Amino acid sequence: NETAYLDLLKHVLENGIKKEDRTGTGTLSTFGYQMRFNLQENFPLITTKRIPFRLISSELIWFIKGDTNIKFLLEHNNNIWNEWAFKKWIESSEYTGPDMTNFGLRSQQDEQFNRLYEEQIDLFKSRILNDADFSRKYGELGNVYGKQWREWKTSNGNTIDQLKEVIDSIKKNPDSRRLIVSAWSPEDIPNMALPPCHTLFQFYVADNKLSCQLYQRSADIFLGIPFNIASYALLTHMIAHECGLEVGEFIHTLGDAHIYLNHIDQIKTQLSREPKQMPTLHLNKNITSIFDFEVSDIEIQDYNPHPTIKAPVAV
Ligand code: THF
Repeated sequence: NETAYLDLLKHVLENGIKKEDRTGTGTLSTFGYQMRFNLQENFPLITTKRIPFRLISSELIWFIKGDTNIKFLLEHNNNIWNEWAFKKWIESSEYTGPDMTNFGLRSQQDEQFNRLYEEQIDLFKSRILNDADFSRKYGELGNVYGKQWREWKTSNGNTIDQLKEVIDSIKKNPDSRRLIVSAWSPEDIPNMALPPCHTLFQFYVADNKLSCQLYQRSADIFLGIPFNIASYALLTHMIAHECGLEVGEFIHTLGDAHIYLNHIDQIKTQLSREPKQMPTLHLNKNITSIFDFEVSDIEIQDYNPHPTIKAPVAV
Protein backbone atom coordinates (compact mmCIF):
# COMPACT_ATOMS: atom_id res chain seq x y z
CA ASN A 1 0.00 0.00 0.00
CA GLU A 2 0.93 3.66 0.15
CA THR A 3 3.43 3.23 3.02
CA ALA A 4 5.94 1.75 0.58
CA TYR A 5 5.91 5.01 -1.38
CA LEU A 6 5.95 7.29 1.66
CA ASP A 7 8.91 5.30 3.04
CA LEU A 8 10.74 5.91 -0.23
CA LEU A 9 10.15 9.68 0.09
CA LYS A 10 11.53 9.60 3.66
CA HIS A 11 14.45 7.36 2.71
CA VAL A 12 15.67 9.70 -0.03
CA LEU A 13 15.06 12.87 2.04
CA GLU A 14 17.17 11.37 4.82
CA ASN A 15 19.84 9.51 2.85
CA GLY A 16 19.94 11.25 -0.52
CA ILE A 17 23.24 12.72 -1.66
CA LYS A 18 23.29 16.09 -3.43
CA LYS A 19 23.94 15.38 -7.06
CA GLU A 20 23.81 17.51 -10.17
CA ASP A 21 21.81 16.21 -13.12
CA ARG A 22 21.29 16.64 -16.83
CA THR A 23 18.42 19.11 -16.34
CA GLY A 24 20.48 21.50 -14.16
CA THR A 25 17.88 21.40 -11.36
CA GLY A 26 19.91 19.47 -8.76
CA THR A 27 18.69 16.42 -6.86
CA LEU A 28 18.95 14.40 -3.66
CA SER A 29 19.78 10.96 -5.00
CA THR A 30 20.15 7.34 -3.86
CA PHE A 31 20.95 4.25 -5.92
CA GLY A 32 18.98 1.00 -5.74
CA TYR A 33 15.58 0.65 -4.00
CA GLN A 34 12.63 -1.70 -4.20
CA MET A 35 8.90 -1.37 -3.41
CA ARG A 36 6.19 -4.05 -3.51
CA PHE A 37 2.47 -3.45 -4.06
CA ASN A 38 -0.09 -6.19 -3.54
CA LEU A 39 -2.56 -5.66 -6.38
CA GLN A 40 -5.14 -7.96 -4.82
CA GLU A 41 -5.78 -5.54 -1.95
CA ASN A 42 -6.49 -2.35 -3.90
CA PHE A 43 -5.25 -0.28 -6.81
CA PRO A 44 -1.98 1.56 -6.00
CA LEU A 45 -2.97 5.14 -6.76
CA ILE A 46 -1.38 7.51 -4.22
CA THR A 47 -3.88 9.33 -1.98
CA THR A 48 -1.64 11.82 -0.10
CA LYS A 49 -1.98 14.05 -3.17
CA ARG A 50 -4.40 13.84 -6.09
CA ILE A 51 -3.05 11.91 -9.09
CA PRO A 52 -4.95 12.57 -12.33
CA PHE A 53 -5.64 8.95 -13.28
CA ARG A 54 -6.97 9.73 -16.78
CA LEU A 55 -3.49 10.96 -17.71
CA ILE A 56 -2.09 7.58 -16.71
CA SER A 57 -4.69 5.54 -18.61
CA SER A 58 -4.41 7.63 -21.79
CA GLU A 59 -0.60 7.49 -21.69
CA LEU A 60 -0.65 3.70 -21.26
CA ILE A 61 -3.14 3.24 -24.12
CA TRP A 62 -0.83 5.42 -26.23
CA PHE A 63 2.13 3.11 -25.41
CA ILE A 64 0.05 -0.02 -26.11
CA LYS A 65 -1.02 1.33 -29.51
CA GLY A 66 2.66 1.74 -30.37
CA ASP A 67 2.08 5.46 -30.87
CA THR A 68 5.02 7.84 -30.30
CA ASN A 69 3.42 11.09 -31.43
CA ILE A 70 2.07 13.50 -28.79
CA LYS A 71 -0.94 14.31 -31.01
CA PHE A 72 -2.92 11.41 -29.50
CA LEU A 73 -2.09 12.65 -26.00
CA LEU A 74 -3.16 16.21 -26.81
CA GLU A 75 -6.43 14.90 -28.26
CA HIS A 76 -6.98 13.32 -24.84
CA ASN A 77 -6.09 16.56 -23.08
CA ASN A 78 -2.88 15.01 -21.77
CA ASN A 79 0.08 17.38 -21.62
CA ILE A 80 2.69 15.29 -19.80
CA TRP A 81 4.97 14.74 -22.83
CA ASN A 82 4.72 18.24 -24.38
CA GLU A 83 8.04 19.56 -23.14
CA TRP A 84 10.06 16.85 -24.88
CA ALA A 85 8.42 17.40 -28.27
CA PHE A 86 8.57 21.18 -27.83
CA LYS A 87 12.30 20.92 -27.17
CA LYS A 88 12.84 19.23 -30.55
CA TRP A 89 10.74 21.93 -32.23
CA ILE A 90 12.63 24.93 -30.80
CA GLU A 91 15.96 23.26 -31.58
CA SER A 92 14.94 22.77 -35.25
CA SER A 93 15.97 25.16 -38.03
CA GLU A 94 12.29 25.88 -38.85
CA TYR A 95 11.63 27.52 -35.48
CA THR A 96 11.83 31.32 -35.77
CA GLY A 97 10.06 32.47 -32.57
CA PRO A 98 11.71 34.00 -29.48
CA ASP A 99 14.72 32.22 -27.99
CA MET A 100 13.44 29.30 -25.89
CA THR A 101 16.85 27.79 -24.97
CA ASN A 102 16.72 26.09 -21.57
CA PHE A 103 12.98 26.89 -21.21
CA GLY A 104 12.45 24.44 -18.33
CA LEU A 105 14.67 26.29 -15.86
CA ARG A 106 14.07 29.80 -17.21
CA SER A 107 10.27 29.54 -17.03
CA GLN A 108 10.58 28.85 -13.29
CA GLN A 109 12.99 31.70 -12.59
CA ASP A 110 11.72 34.49 -14.82
CA GLU A 111 8.08 35.49 -14.84
CA GLN A 112 8.32 37.51 -18.04
CA PHE A 113 10.01 34.63 -19.86
CA ASN A 114 7.38 32.27 -18.50
CA ARG A 115 4.60 34.27 -20.19
CA LEU A 116 6.50 34.11 -23.49
CA TYR A 117 7.02 30.37 -23.01
CA GLU A 118 3.33 29.72 -22.25
CA GLU A 119 2.45 31.58 -25.44
CA GLN A 120 4.86 29.50 -27.54
CA ILE A 121 3.76 26.19 -26.04
CA ASP A 122 0.09 27.06 -26.70
CA LEU A 123 0.94 27.90 -30.31
CA PHE A 124 2.88 24.65 -30.59
CA LYS A 125 -0.04 22.61 -29.19
CA SER A 126 -2.58 24.13 -31.56
CA ARG A 127 -0.32 23.47 -34.55
CA ILE A 128 0.11 19.84 -33.48
CA LEU A 129 -3.68 19.50 -33.24
CA ASN A 130 -4.58 21.38 -36.42
CA ASP A 131 -1.72 20.98 -38.88
CA ALA A 132 -1.16 17.39 -39.99
CA ASP A 133 2.22 18.01 -41.64
CA PHE A 134 3.49 19.87 -38.61
CA SER A 135 2.35 17.18 -36.17
CA ARG A 136 3.91 14.40 -38.26
CA LYS A 137 7.23 16.19 -38.03
CA TYR A 138 7.23 17.84 -34.62
CA GLY A 139 4.75 15.81 -32.57
CA GLU A 140 7.02 12.81 -32.92
CA LEU A 141 9.18 11.79 -29.94
CA GLY A 142 11.08 9.21 -31.97
CA ASN A 143 11.53 5.58 -31.05
CA VAL A 144 10.28 5.82 -27.45
CA TYR A 145 8.28 3.21 -25.47
CA GLY A 146 5.44 2.49 -27.92
CA LYS A 147 7.89 1.83 -30.74
CA GLN A 148 10.13 -0.51 -28.72
CA TRP A 149 7.18 -2.42 -27.19
CA ARG A 150 5.40 -3.02 -30.51
CA GLU A 151 7.99 -2.64 -33.29
CA TRP A 152 11.47 -3.39 -31.96
CA LYS A 153 13.81 -3.16 -34.96
CA THR A 154 15.93 -6.21 -35.69
CA SER A 155 19.27 -6.23 -37.50
CA ASN A 156 17.78 -7.99 -40.54
CA GLY A 157 15.17 -5.28 -41.09
CA ASN A 158 12.19 -6.95 -39.40
CA THR A 159 10.34 -5.88 -36.28
CA ILE A 160 9.33 -7.70 -33.09
CA ASP A 161 6.00 -7.06 -31.33
CA GLN A 162 7.34 -7.65 -27.82
CA LEU A 163 4.04 -6.89 -26.11
CA LYS A 164 2.01 -9.28 -28.23
CA GLU A 165 4.66 -11.98 -27.88
CA VAL A 166 4.85 -11.66 -24.10
CA ILE A 167 1.05 -11.94 -23.80
CA ASP A 168 1.05 -15.02 -26.06
CA SER A 169 3.78 -16.56 -23.88
CA ILE A 170 1.90 -15.81 -20.64
CA LYS A 171 -1.05 -17.74 -22.12
CA LYS A 172 0.94 -20.65 -23.57
CA ASN A 173 3.84 -20.96 -21.18
CA PRO A 174 3.06 -19.18 -17.91
CA ASP A 175 5.99 -20.81 -16.09
CA SER A 176 8.46 -19.21 -18.48
CA ARG A 177 11.26 -17.17 -16.94
CA ARG A 178 11.63 -15.12 -20.10
CA LEU A 179 8.46 -13.04 -19.92
CA ILE A 180 10.34 -9.82 -20.64
CA VAL A 181 9.72 -6.59 -22.54
CA SER A 182 12.71 -4.28 -22.98
CA ALA A 183 12.50 -0.64 -23.99
CA TRP A 184 16.28 -0.23 -23.84
CA SER A 185 17.72 -0.60 -27.32
CA PRO A 186 21.30 0.74 -27.15
CA GLU A 187 21.49 1.19 -30.90
CA ASP A 188 18.25 3.19 -31.05
CA ILE A 189 18.87 5.59 -28.14
CA PRO A 190 20.10 8.43 -30.37
CA ASN A 191 16.68 8.28 -32.11
CA MET A 192 14.66 8.92 -28.94
CA ALA A 193 13.60 12.28 -27.46
CA LEU A 194 14.51 10.75 -24.06
CA PRO A 195 16.08 7.33 -23.38
CA PRO A 196 13.50 5.13 -21.60
CA CYS A 197 13.30 5.55 -17.81
CA HIS A 198 11.32 2.30 -17.52
CA THR A 199 14.02 0.17 -18.97
CA LEU A 200 12.67 -3.37 -18.77
CA PHE A 201 9.77 -5.29 -17.23
CA GLN A 202 9.17 -8.96 -16.49
CA PHE A 203 6.01 -10.93 -15.78
CA TYR A 204 5.67 -13.93 -13.47
CA VAL A 205 2.75 -16.32 -13.06
CA ALA A 206 2.19 -18.48 -9.96
CA ASP A 207 -0.99 -19.59 -8.18
CA ASN A 208 -2.97 -18.32 -11.18
CA LYS A 209 -1.79 -14.77 -10.38
CA LEU A 210 0.11 -12.42 -12.68
CA SER A 211 2.89 -10.32 -11.16
CA CYS A 212 5.08 -7.71 -12.81
CA GLN A 213 8.48 -6.30 -11.93
CA LEU A 214 9.82 -3.12 -13.48
CA TYR A 215 13.44 -1.99 -13.53
CA GLN A 216 13.44 1.81 -13.71
CA ARG A 217 16.88 3.34 -14.32
CA SER A 218 15.93 6.88 -13.32
CA ALA A 219 13.10 7.79 -10.97
CA ASP A 220 11.63 11.28 -10.37
CA ILE A 221 10.16 10.35 -7.02
CA PHE A 222 7.68 13.18 -6.53
CA LEU A 223 6.19 13.61 -10.04
CA GLY A 224 6.96 10.50 -12.03
CA ILE A 225 6.89 7.59 -9.58
CA PRO A 226 3.18 7.82 -8.58
CA PHE A 227 2.37 7.78 -12.32
CA ASN A 228 4.74 4.90 -13.02
CA ILE A 229 3.38 2.72 -10.18
CA ALA A 230 -0.21 3.21 -11.32
CA SER A 231 0.70 2.73 -14.98
CA TYR A 232 2.40 -0.66 -14.54
CA ALA A 233 -0.26 -1.78 -12.05
CA LEU A 234 -2.86 -0.94 -14.72
CA LEU A 235 -0.87 -2.79 -17.41
CA THR A 236 -0.68 -5.86 -15.16
CA HIS A 237 -4.45 -5.73 -14.60
CA MET A 238 -5.13 -5.39 -18.32
CA ILE A 239 -2.91 -8.34 -19.26
CA ALA A 240 -4.30 -10.49 -16.43
CA HIS A 241 -7.80 -9.60 -17.67
CA GLU A 242 -6.96 -10.79 -21.19
CA CYS A 243 -5.20 -13.95 -19.97
CA GLY A 244 -7.89 -14.96 -17.46
CA LEU A 245 -5.52 -14.61 -14.50
CA GLU A 246 -5.84 -12.88 -11.15
CA VAL A 247 -3.42 -10.06 -10.32
CA GLY A 248 -0.52 -10.69 -7.96
CA GLU A 249 2.12 -8.09 -7.09
CA PHE A 250 3.75 -5.11 -8.74
CA ILE A 251 7.41 -4.88 -7.78
CA HIS A 252 9.12 -1.61 -8.54
CA THR A 253 12.93 -1.64 -8.63
CA LEU A 254 14.66 1.72 -8.93
CA GLY A 255 18.17 2.71 -10.09
CA ASP A 256 18.92 6.43 -9.56
CA ALA A 257 16.02 7.36 -7.28
CA HIS A 258 15.99 11.12 -6.84
CA ILE A 259 14.11 14.04 -5.39
CA TYR A 260 14.50 17.28 -7.34
CA LEU A 261 15.56 20.11 -5.01
CA ASN A 262 12.53 22.17 -6.10
CA HIS A 263 10.16 19.41 -4.89
CA ILE A 264 11.33 19.25 -1.25
CA ASP A 265 8.75 21.63 0.29
CA GLN A 266 5.96 19.83 -1.57
CA ILE A 267 7.18 16.48 -0.23
CA LYS A 268 7.18 17.79 3.34
CA THR A 269 3.55 18.83 2.89
CA GLN A 270 2.71 15.41 1.44
CA LEU A 271 4.43 13.56 4.32
CA SER A 272 2.37 15.53 6.86
CA ARG A 273 -0.83 13.98 5.44
CA GLU A 274 -2.53 10.79 6.59
CA PRO A 275 -2.92 8.26 3.73
CA LYS A 276 -6.50 7.25 2.85
CA GLN A 277 -8.01 4.08 1.45
CA MET A 278 -6.69 3.41 -2.05
CA PRO A 279 -9.27 3.07 -4.86
CA THR A 280 -10.39 0.04 -6.88
CA LEU A 281 -9.99 -0.48 -10.63
CA HIS A 282 -12.79 -1.51 -12.99
CA LEU A 283 -12.10 -2.66 -16.55
CA ASN A 284 -14.84 -3.03 -19.15
CA LYS A 285 -15.55 -6.78 -19.09
CA ASN A 286 -16.52 -6.83 -22.78
CA ILE A 287 -12.97 -6.05 -23.90
CA THR A 288 -11.04 -9.25 -24.58
CA SER A 289 -7.74 -7.93 -25.96
CA ILE A 290 -5.52 -5.29 -24.37
CA PHE A 291 -5.14 -3.74 -27.83
CA ASP A 292 -8.84 -2.77 -27.80
CA PHE A 293 -9.01 -0.72 -24.59
CA GLU A 294 -10.04 2.92 -24.79
CA VAL A 295 -9.89 5.48 -21.99
CA SER A 296 -13.62 5.05 -21.24
CA ASP A 297 -13.13 1.28 -20.63
CA ILE A 298 -10.91 1.96 -17.63
CA GLU A 299 -12.34 3.37 -14.43
CA ILE A 300 -11.19 4.04 -10.92
CA GLN A 301 -13.74 3.96 -8.07
CA ASP A 302 -13.71 5.26 -4.50
CA TYR A 303 -10.76 7.57 -5.02
CA ASN A 304 -10.95 10.39 -2.45
CA PRO A 305 -7.42 11.75 -2.22
CA HIS A 306 -5.91 14.78 -0.49
CA PRO A 307 -5.69 17.87 -2.73
CA THR A 308 -3.27 18.32 -5.65
CA ILE A 309 0.28 19.48 -4.87
CA LYS A 310 1.84 21.36 -7.78
CA ALA A 311 5.50 21.04 -8.74
CA PRO A 312 7.61 21.99 -11.78
CA VAL A 313 8.78 19.17 -14.06
CA ALA A 314 12.49 19.04 -14.88
CA VAL A 315 13.17 18.94 -18.64
N1 THF B 1 10.96 13.71 -16.76
C1 THF B 1 10.94 14.08 -15.45
N2 THF B 1 11.75 15.01 -15.02
N3 THF B 1 10.09 13.49 -14.58
C2 THF B 1 9.22 12.51 -15.00
O1 THF B 1 8.46 12.00 -14.16
C3 THF B 1 9.24 12.10 -16.35
N4 THF B 1 8.41 11.09 -16.83
C4 THF B 1 7.97 11.17 -18.21
C5 THF B 1 9.10 11.64 -19.02
N5 THF B 1 10.06 12.43 -18.51
C6 THF B 1 10.10 12.74 -17.21
C7 THF B 1 6.79 12.09 -18.32
N6 THF B 1 5.82 11.85 -17.29
C8 THF B 1 4.05 14.78 -14.92
C9 THF B 1 3.79 13.45 -14.70
C10 THF B 1 4.40 12.47 -15.49
C11 THF B 1 5.28 12.84 -16.50
C12 THF B 1 5.56 14.18 -16.70
C13 THF B 1 4.94 15.16 -15.92
C14 THF B 1 3.37 15.85 -14.11
O2 THF B 1 3.70 17.02 -14.21
N7 THF B 1 2.35 15.50 -13.28
C15 THF B 1 1.57 16.48 -12.51
C16 THF B 1 0.21 16.72 -13.15
C17 THF B 1 0.33 17.27 -14.52
C18 THF B 1 -1.00 17.67 -15.15
O3 THF B 1 -2.04 17.70 -14.46
O4 THF B 1 -0.98 17.94 -16.36
C19 THF B 1 1.31 15.93 -11.12
O5 THF B 1 1.04 16.75 -10.23
O6 THF B 1 1.36 14.73 -10.92
C20 THF B 1 8.22 9.87 -16.09
O7 THF B 1 7.65 8.83 -16.66
